[in-house]
Amino acid sequence: MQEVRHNWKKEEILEIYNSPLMELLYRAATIHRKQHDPNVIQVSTLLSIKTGGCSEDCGYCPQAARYHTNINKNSLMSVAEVKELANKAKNSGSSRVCMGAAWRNVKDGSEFDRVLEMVRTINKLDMEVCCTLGMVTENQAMRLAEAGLYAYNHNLDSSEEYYKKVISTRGYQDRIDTIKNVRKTNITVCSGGIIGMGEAAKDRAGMLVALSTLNPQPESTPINALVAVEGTPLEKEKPVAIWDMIRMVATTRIVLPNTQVRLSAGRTQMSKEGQALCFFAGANSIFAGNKLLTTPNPAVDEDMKMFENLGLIPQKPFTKKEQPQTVEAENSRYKSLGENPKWTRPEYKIERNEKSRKKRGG
Ligand code: SAM
Ligand code: DTB
Ligand code: SF4
Repeated sequence: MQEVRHNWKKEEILEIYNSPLMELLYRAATIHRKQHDPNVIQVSTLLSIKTGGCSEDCGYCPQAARYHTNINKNSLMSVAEVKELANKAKNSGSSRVCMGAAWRNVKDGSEFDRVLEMVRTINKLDMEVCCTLGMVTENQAMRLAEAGLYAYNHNLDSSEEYYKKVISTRGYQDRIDTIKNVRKTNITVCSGGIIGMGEAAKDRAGMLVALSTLNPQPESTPINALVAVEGTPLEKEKPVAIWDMIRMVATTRIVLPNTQVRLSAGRTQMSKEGQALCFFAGANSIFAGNKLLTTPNPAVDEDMKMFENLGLIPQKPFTKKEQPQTVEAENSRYKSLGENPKWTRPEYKIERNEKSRKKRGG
């Protein structure tokens, strides 16, 4: 078994990240092959169940209400709509549905009850269910687990230092606390971040230190390349170089040897050859479907053709962990507590976020 370390130092990770590319690829691919089947890729489909109108100021996000982006806002979908879309995803080869909501945090009440019903419904389709709903309390995590949730996605997004330059409406510790709440259940943790937001390599290494320190480490880590959306504070960021993406994936594979490394947002800007190198470097999961949450993604057919070319096979659901049991609402052991948790609202302001908010009279 590959040793899993929780005491990585930023300098050590930076040295790996900056090592000669062929050495880096060889090292990462060697670890990858020991721990995973290099020809198997886990495929998830994203469903934006509640789009836009979010109270947060995440500088990368087109769904923040305060920026002037061109997205189609939507209130929470119905369970029937979600069931239909999940069935479609299953038929196109996806083993997991990841439902995203543009919320700061989950609030107890009828909307959360509806999300729990969506989780039960997808679990009964024999698919892995993932949610990304913002911050959650321990009780909310328990209720999600009981409904049959397989994974919860909650990204650290960058180093603690750079996070403060991108988001002012919550602190890094809030994110870590949510991950800890999820860890108290049998739900697996999916946590990663974004590169290409103007951060330095040391911030990328800093994020990997934070992820590797989590014990156990996340079962899945998305590496997103920023999709620079017009109207957001990061709209002018240049697309991240494919070499940076390959280095980041390879370094993630070395630092998080057992984790599913997800080649996430930004694939429309990457060549198939570039993506192939990411898979060689240890990426073993993607988001499939013509759309991510609000931005484009390669067409499913195109991805399946790429898989065929590379000899890659989509992973079957519940290969890594058995299917969670669904407990029906009426049999639940956990009641809605109507909590009002004290997630932090730091005092600082981020100038470029303020500028984007004020543009066009916002
Ligand atoms: N509101 C919840 C939250 O923030 O945790 C869940 C949805 S949020 C859209 C999920 C993740 O999407 C973010 O943490 C971020 O990593 C990623 N994301 C959002 N906008 C992005 C963009 N423009 N480019 C790349 N990744 C992005
Ligand atoms: C993650 O790390 N990436 C996905 C998923 N988790 C929820 C989201 C990417 C969003 C890209 C921007 C958009 O489409 O709105
Ligand atoms: Fe809201 Fe999540 Fe977007 Fe931040 S990343 S603005 S919390 S939807």
